[in-house]
Amino acid sequence: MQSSGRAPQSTDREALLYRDAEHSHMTTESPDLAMYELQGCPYCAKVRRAMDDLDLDYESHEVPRSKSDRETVYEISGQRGVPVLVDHTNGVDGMAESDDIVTYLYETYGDDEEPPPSGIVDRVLSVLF
Ligand SMILES: N[C@@H](CCC(=O)N[C@@H](CS)C(=O)NCC(=O)O)C(=O)O
Repeated sequence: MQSSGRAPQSTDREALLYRDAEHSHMTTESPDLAMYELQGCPYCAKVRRAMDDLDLDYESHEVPRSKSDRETVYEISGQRGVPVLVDHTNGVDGMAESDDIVTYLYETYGDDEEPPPSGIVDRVLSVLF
């Protein structure tokens, strides 16, 4: 591109922002995330912690306590356990398994941040040291 010697106009700046976002796999807007979860569920708490660490907002869907009543969870993820993540921004329809979800969130939105250790011993060590 040839420089015209003028200050960038807002459309130029937007184009640059979009170009940079494409290159770094970042979006210029907040991602559209939803989580199916249950109060008191430690696996859900782990994903909530990752969301908080990464400053991500999400729509929370509290699921019924009884597994057999979790029809929506089954429809989107093929199983009835929670947490389940939906990322409308990236076409993720129903990701299960808290470790997979945490890894996905850090890889997609972490900006080179490392996910916290998932094993109990590593977690205790990371709090102590
Ligand atoms: N390995 C799974 C375990 C998830 C899990 O056991 N969630 C409980 C609630 S705390 C549940 O929904 N259990 C029902 C089931 O697994 O079908 C994960 O890490 O996401």
